Amino acid sequence: MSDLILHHYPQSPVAEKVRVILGIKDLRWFSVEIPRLPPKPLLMPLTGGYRRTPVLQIGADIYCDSLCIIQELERRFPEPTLFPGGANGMALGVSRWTDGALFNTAVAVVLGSQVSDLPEDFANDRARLYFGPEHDLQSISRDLPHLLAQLRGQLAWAEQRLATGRSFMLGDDPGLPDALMYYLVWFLRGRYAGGPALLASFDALIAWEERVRNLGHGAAEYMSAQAALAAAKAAVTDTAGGVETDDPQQLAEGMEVTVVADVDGGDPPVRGRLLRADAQTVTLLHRDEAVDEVAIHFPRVGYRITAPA
Ligand SMILES: N[C@@H](CCC(=O)N[C@@H](CS)C(=O)NCC(=O)O)C(=O)O
Repeated sequence: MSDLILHHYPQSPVAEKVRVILGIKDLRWFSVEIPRLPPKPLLMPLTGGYRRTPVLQIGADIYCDSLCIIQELERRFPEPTLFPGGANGMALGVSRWTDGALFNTAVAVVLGSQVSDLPEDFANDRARLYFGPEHDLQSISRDLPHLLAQLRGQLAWAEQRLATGRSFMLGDDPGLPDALMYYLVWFLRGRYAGGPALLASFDALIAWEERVRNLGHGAAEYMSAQAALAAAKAAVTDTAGGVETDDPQQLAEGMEVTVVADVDGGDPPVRGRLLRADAQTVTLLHRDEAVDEVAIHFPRVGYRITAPA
């Protein structure tokens, strides 16, 4: 099997979620550090324009979005499972809350609490990404007391879960819900000045936070972005083509399609030839002279597939 290559940067909370999963599964992986802001010229040939962080590369297979990355890691490395006790689909559903309402509130608090201190290009980029075209960081900043109330109420749910005495969210062993909650606690503690005070009243959460931190990130080794491009060029996808017969959009292998996140964050659509689609994943073939042909995978949930007329 080809090496795991994670394209990410240290400060990315969503990448931290994936790094924790690499730790839970105790995997070896290569680390390519990408820029925090576009342009990302050494990433674009792999992703066809997808600019978010993180991205997982396995040879010529490129997995965009942590939902897709998590499902692929579980498929390729089923032991130890991310679903101890059999919480499979449910824990993925929980990710729609943590990555949705909870993440959005955490980002609003982190950015809204430091509007005047953020570099302008970073603030503009992230505000457009997370709060849409009509974003207004100043009004988010004024709304901080309300946002903190929202955050505290939701963090208390995690505290309630852990206060029953279990080591991890699902019991004695760590699993997906731990990574889903940990990355937000990590983000709030590290990037929001009021984070430590906000978290201080949650005793069980703080003890659990240390247990998850101690799981580590697996074994990471440096790789240059150029080496990652070369690895993609030297490989061919190991993804079989095909579309499930009952596809609701009547997709067909070989169609030219675009795929884009189904929220208005200003993300550019990725264009390619459809290789495979099922209920969970859509895969496009994309050509770029830096890598020849790569297979780019996206989650089906949360992404819109369009066949240009
Ligand atoms: N739905 C995506 C969200 C990823 C995301 O928004 N990541 C942030 C970093 S934590 C990002 O891409 N920021 C802009 C960038 O890195 O260019 C996922 O789960 O992977």
